[in-house]
Amino acid sequence: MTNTWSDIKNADVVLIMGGNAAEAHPCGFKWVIEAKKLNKAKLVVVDPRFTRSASVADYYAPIRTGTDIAFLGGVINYLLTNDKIQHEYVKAYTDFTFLVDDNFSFENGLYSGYNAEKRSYDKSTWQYQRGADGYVLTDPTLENPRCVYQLMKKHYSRYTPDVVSNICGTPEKQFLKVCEYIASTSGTGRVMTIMYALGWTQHSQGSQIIRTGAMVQLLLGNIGVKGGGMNALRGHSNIQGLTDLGLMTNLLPGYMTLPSEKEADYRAYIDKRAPKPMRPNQMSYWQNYEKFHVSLMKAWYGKAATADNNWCFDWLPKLDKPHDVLQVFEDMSHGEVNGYFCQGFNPLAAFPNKHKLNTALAKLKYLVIMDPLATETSEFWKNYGDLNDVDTASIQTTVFRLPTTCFAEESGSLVNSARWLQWHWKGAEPPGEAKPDTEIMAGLHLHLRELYKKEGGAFPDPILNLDWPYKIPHEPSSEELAKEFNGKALEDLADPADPTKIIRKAGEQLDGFAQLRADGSTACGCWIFAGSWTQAGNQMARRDNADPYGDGQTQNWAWSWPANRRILYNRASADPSGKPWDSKRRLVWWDGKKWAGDDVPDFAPASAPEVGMGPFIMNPEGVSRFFARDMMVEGPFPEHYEPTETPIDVNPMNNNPQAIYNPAARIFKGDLPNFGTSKEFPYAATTYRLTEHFHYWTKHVHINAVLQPQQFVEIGEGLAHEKGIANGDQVQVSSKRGYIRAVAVVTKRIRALKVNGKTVHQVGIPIHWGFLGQAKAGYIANTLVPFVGDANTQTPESKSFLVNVEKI
Ligand SMILES: Nc1nc2c(c(=O)[nH]1)N[C@H]1C(S)=C(S)[C@@H](COP(=O)(O)OP(=O)(O)OC[C@H]3O[C@@H](n4cnc5c(=O)[nH]c(N)nc54)[C@H](O)[C@@H]3O)O[C@H]1N2
Ligand SMILES: Nc1nc2c(c(=O)[nH]1)N[C@H]1C(S)=C(S)[C@@H](COP(=O)(O)OP(=O)(O)OC[C@H]3O[C@@H](n4cnc5c(=O)[nH]c(N)nc54)[C@H](O)[C@@H]3O)O[C@H]1N2
Ligand SMILES: [Mo]
Repeated sequence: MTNTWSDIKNADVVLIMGGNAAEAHPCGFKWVIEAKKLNKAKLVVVDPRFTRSASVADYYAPIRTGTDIAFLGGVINYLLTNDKIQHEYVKAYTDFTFLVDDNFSFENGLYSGYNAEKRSYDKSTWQYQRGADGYVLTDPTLENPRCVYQLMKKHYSRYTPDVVSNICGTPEKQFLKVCEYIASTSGTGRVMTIMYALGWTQHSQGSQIIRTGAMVQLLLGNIGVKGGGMNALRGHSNIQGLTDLGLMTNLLPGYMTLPSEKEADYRAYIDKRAPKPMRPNQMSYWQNYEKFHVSLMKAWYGKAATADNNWCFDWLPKLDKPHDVLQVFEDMSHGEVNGYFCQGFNPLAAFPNKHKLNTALAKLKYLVIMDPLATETSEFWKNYGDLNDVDTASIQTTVFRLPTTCFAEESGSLVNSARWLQWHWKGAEPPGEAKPDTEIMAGLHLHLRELYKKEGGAFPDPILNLDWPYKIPHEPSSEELAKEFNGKALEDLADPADPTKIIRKAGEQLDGFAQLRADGSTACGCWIFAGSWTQAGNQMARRDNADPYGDGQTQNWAWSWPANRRILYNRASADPSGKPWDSKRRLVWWDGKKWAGDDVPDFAPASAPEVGMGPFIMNPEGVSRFFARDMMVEGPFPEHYEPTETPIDVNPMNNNPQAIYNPAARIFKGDLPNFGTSKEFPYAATTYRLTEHFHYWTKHVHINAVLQPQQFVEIGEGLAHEKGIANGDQVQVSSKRGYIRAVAVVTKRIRALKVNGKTVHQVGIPIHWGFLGQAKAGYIANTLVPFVGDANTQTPESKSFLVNVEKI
């Protein structure tokens, strides 16, 4: 989230699109109700299904799954053609005026530089124009046809209301009504928040959908302000913490990135990640990358990390390719993986194409499951059901189950969607042989280290030299780890402005990331967490809910990264001269000498407005980007592509067979035969959750199993009529990958849509069942889902694919 849960109460319009907060985030959803009570806020919901969020909305519009870029592209076109943008904001705080490379182009569904063979782009033309001084050229008059504003206007002029309606199936009138609600927040006196989750992320173009939403918010001046923002409703209670700590295969803690195979040179690695400002007087905060990086390596390797060995740079793995979950299972399916650790992850239930996963797991030599429960994955070899994915007798995989505790049986912090690190305390002793994950991992590490010591090995250095300062080596405590993430001084730290003044003594906890150094005198396990456990103690354990401004910021409740800032980019809540756009919504302001605020200013404290530093200090531009340059895999402006499996066979935005679906989507060649066509599988399916279950583990709990005992699917009345299916009938739902059986729920909440001259029926498939636990044993919804990922994030396309439905 750019903003926070409690800030949602400050909104005038709430757009829930690509999420269903009332059912999947019921506690957070209360802030939407607060906004309705306090500001008479309007709630608008756009979803293929009429959800419980929709049931309390002021306005609901249906949409065909996988078409949100067309919808939002239409909103951009509406805002630009009806002049519903916040002019001063976009001109000062975005790249509207920036000029783009003359060779950059877009034609018939493809951007310049496409290589059809590799299904990827040469992105060299996706750049701004630069002057002799190295700075980007701009045109403040916005008349130059190569400025971002003009290119963008041209690109989205194609998304007229009738084009949108034709693709999305949303009746034109309803689409325009949503546009009106959104446009009502273009002035400085009204604000909209966007709440989204998997309905946007789980598509082959998911990250571009989110970008399009962000572009809408920028045009309206709704980023960096109270009640605004792009608010990702995150999933598991600590999934935000997972990405913060770099548990993605290409990341290091604090959103630093691993070097690639081609990056053997330390200096080049750092320089590439510490870009110089692209405009005069900008900050480009990532220029501090080396301070964060060196401090991380000092936290990991202690005294072994020195300037002479480039802080152990050679010990970092160098990535040959992304090793996301799809890639790992792809490799496993080719017998190229020997062992696999599943820690708090049930891929057989959660990842696409169960048949592919099951046969891949059967090729492993060993599988380790760290989980409090038996999972579908830990019992994959039993070949439940009638699909004959594997032959149990021939499987050689050894499965080790290491029982872990769960969150209530240990102390520690969880990072919520709002970036708040909240400490929690152990509530119960773990049962049986269950051990905390940290203890199991520490045990594995110490054991491996002994083996390396005794037997040597190809590359023992990074294991043997890992700093392991914990009091009880096989039981690092949450407190010790949290302090390590915050960071400490390794030597006395002098004030850079006054070398006679010591600001932190050796061994003391740091106050924040501004104290980090690139000379090896500080250690910090995750720079964005610096400030969470200072000399003053554990800031995450704070529980003061005082709200002096009545705006829900509660600055002394827990601790928010970065720097306890509650609203990101909050400098944008004030105009270029430093005066709040709206005095009722003031967040930060220039007091004549420095930046002051109700929130922690997201800015250089002493940079006067006259200097002209932009509010987006993490970007070398200093402003926010409509034109993504070369950051995105499939192009600088989001473009509508069909889901990989499309019910209409064509992309109405072009007539290019290469650009029907995302030309750069994550697809493995071997899966091409596993895609179905609309002829065999005519219906657009989507999958989702129910309030009564949490994924695949609450079915082990009796009461949840009673509430939602078995797999059902939702279909509209039209489709039910066509197929002769009645409410409660047993049906078989099939895709090119397999089938599941389920109870049919015939509902008015899913309507047939008119799309490109065709009637498209949608099928809703909740995801929570499998073959273990107390609910009725049966099928796994992910049997049906194709093995396709988002081009940028590799998130599977589980929200949009093709199925058939037959009465059994
Ligand atoms: N009770 C409960 N709560 C949970 C979870 C749970 O399992 N149970 N899981 C948690 C986790 S890990 C996560 S990630 C979150 C997920 O939170 P959400 O994303 O809110 O939950 P979903 O039900 O997966 O999907 C949300 C909505 O997206 C809609 N949708 C599908 N396709 C599209 C599309 O193409 N466009 C649009 N606009 N909408 C679409 C679906 O109809 C559905 O209503 O929930 C969390 N909360
Ligand atoms: N078709 C379809 N597929 C989906 C989705 C969808 O919308 N549609 N949603 C996707 C999303 S967003 C998600 S997040 C995934 C969820 O997929 P998973 O994360 O695999 O599912 P969970 O059942 O939430 O959790 C996995 C395991 O974690 C264990 N666990 C709980 N606490 C602990 C602990 O402290 N330590 C350890 N080691 N284990 C613990 C639980 O017992 C459980 O077995 O599913 C994804 N799959
Ligand atoms: Mo999730």
